[in-house]
Amino acid sequence: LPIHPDISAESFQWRYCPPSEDDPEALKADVIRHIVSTLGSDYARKNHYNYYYGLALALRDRLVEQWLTTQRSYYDEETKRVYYLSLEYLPGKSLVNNLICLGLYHAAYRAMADFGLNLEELTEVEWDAGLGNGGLGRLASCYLDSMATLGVPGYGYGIRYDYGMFNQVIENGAQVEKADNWMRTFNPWEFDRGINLVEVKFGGRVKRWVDEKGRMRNEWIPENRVRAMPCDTLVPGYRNRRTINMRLWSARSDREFDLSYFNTGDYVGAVEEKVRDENISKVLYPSEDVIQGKELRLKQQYFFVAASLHDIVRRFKKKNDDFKDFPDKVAIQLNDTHPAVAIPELMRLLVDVELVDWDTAWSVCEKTFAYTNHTILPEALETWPVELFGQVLPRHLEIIYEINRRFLETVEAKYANLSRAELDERKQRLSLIGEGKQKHVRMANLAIVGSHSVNGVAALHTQILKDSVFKDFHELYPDKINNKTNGVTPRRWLRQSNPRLTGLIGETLNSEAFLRDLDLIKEIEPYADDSEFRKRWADVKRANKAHLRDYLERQMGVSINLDSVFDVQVKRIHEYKRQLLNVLHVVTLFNRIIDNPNIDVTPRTVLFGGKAAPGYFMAKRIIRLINAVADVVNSEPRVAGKLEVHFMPNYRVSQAEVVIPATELSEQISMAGMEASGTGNMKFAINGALTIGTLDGATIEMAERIGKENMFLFGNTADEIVTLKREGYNPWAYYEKDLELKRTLDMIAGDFFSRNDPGLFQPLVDSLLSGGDRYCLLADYRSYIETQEQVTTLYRDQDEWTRRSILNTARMGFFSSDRSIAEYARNIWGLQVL
Ligand code: HBZ
Ligand code: IMP
Repeated sequence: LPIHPDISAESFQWRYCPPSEDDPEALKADVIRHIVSTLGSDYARKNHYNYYYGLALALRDRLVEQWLTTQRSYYDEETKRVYYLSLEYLPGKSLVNNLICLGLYHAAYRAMADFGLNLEELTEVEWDAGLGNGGLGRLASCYLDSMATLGVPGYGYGIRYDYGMFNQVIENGAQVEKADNWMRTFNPWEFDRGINLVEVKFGGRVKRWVDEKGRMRNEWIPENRVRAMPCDTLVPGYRNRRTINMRLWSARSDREFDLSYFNTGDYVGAVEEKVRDENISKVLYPSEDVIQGKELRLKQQYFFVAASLHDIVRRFKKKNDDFKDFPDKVAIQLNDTHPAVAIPELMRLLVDVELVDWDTAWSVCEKTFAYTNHTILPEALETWPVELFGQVLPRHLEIIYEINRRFLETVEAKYANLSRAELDERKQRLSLIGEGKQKHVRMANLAIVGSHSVNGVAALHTQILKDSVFKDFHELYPDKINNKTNGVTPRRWLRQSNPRLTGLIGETLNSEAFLRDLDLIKEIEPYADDSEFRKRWADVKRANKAHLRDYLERQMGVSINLDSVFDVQVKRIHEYKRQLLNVLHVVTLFNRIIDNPNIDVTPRTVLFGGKAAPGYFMAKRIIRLINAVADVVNSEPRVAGKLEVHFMPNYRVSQAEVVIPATELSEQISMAGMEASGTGNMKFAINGALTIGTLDGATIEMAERIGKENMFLFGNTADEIVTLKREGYNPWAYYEKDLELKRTLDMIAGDFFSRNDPGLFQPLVDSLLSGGDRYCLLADYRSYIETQEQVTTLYRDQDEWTRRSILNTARMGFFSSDRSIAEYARNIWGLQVL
């Protein structure tokens, strides 16, 4: 039976856990041993710090043992390996996840209880590992979890930033960024491998000569060398004794060995340069778009790519000597274009170092690489000025030019029937080098040409790639672009974040198999008609709401109304995601309540959370508006008990784990066609929130499975937006004819929320009116407001709301990252196992 006999009916509501495989006594002994021998501390001091570290280290012992047996089996079977190259990962906290995956949650809970400690409180010692911006980084972590669980021989490669995503504090209503010094305390999950350093080169020139066999040789003579130290974090599968590795590289200077400095007596100069080298892995760039022309960013990309490829080739060579076999043993997935320099780097290794001929090397590259695109925002497509690129990576620039020369030859041949002018235009569009004021390398074009697979992350997004963003490439390579709809891991986003709901489902199905095969969750669907089950489902939601209320009380000193709808929008702050549209609804509701004090509204708590890129003016101003509206609304006695608004500071993985299970209404309101997929949308629905959303990204596929009647869909579709814009979209027309909308915008522009700071929100209103409203908020406003009225109406029928909530969860099986990874494995990586 999945429920351990000594978990009482009451406590399973609090944390479900299948029986453990290990006994608490063995764990306790290991914890004590680590507190003494590794930490050099006294176990008699029962502080959370000692016991968190002791427990974490005891788990790491078990993880490393599993990792060794897993890796040995991969070597012995000579399996094909999958390398996931990503500049970002967002694992969040690891303690509970690792306990769950090892089947040790229950044992650890009891072990800690024996020490007089509460496991839940120990988790507060751990810092989030926040080495990513948002969706793309968290997706990478979900995918590692799924690879480990499905037994895919995966390896994650990235950068171990000293400073991850900044911590957000709100001061006077505005975002202030604080350094995320997550390495300040010792990281118990990591193995630093200071003896396996890999050399990475930068700058310099290319030396050419003819060797004794008459071959033309190209040798990169770098100006500078930096070393990359591997830091390994083990990623366990769910209760399958398999563990894979996330290998993050940390930059270490080479200059201790650079005697020339010391000979000239420039000691301080030598140290300064050393510090400059180590800056490569110092900090994560905190922007989801436009990070262009920053030399350090290009160096970060090459640094981790070069170190990773070195490692990959080394591992390949242990059992192989013919590089023609490389694609049978190695698949490399590029998480967006950030690691696309891997393509010229592998060419360099093969052609310059291993002396493989160009055509063979190129064919190896194409078969090895696959590229995932995450955005259609034109300004977010990466480019690098040719001049900068050539200074940092002179040989790679030459290789890119040669790839391009050969590629454009094939384009010529393919379109021989076109007129010269048409052909030249097409070549200009396809070229890896963009012309214009300044020549630049187009990383997406490079990634497409060098890969056998290019995938979008939801059906609509992939269609847009084919029809517009990469239209020319799709014509050229009709089989290359394919879809892999994103997914999320049910271990973290159900089992770990929502133990109550997991417990209810597990008990009802008398199995925990849905955590490995989320399709099985559909078996709870019949219980939607069982009133007893509905009551328990509603009790779980209410308990989760109380948990969030307590959390927010601790974090920000507010006490939110448990009897209100919890209406939540948490994600990066970006104009296309339209947090501002949500604010327009809040202000509209506010006005309606003030106008009609007897109005019979359903009480609402509107919660926002998310970080703005530090240099993104509009996004930061939106945060100020949310806080300003919150101040007015929350201090207005006439709306008390009916409407409240809060901005939750510092949204991150561990906060999402508290917020999502407590949410009743999930806001997914991006302009249709803009959100590549979304993954938050999935996490909410799995946890029983109903969605108010546009037909965008994966929300469309959710609606196909959940049923439109069980969601609140509104607004223009992606096609309608295209038509609207083609026909000349005029936001003023909406403003003039919709009085409620006009009043709302006039209040914001008229300083109703900025009494002490006149004009503060004028730029926001300008962006919607004189600025042309790029994301069509005004076009969707009325439809959004009306749909919110339907939400209010349905919420009055709690039983029906709960029924739909159950149907949402039951029909979300498709959105497990296990399904996504199985599709990648079969269709892109060519793995037979699945
Ligand atoms: O990737 C997101 C998409 O916006 C979202 O729709 C999708 O669900 C998710 C996973 O596929 N994109 C990002 O998160 N992008 C970044 O974080 C990013 C980071 C650095 C950059 C560019 C983009 O230079
Ligand atoms: P790496 O993948 O080469 O970094 O090695 C990771 C781990 O896999 C090593 O620590 C070994 O435990 C195991 N391993 C490495 N090479 C072999 C091999 O040739 N046969 C079996 N196991 C190996």
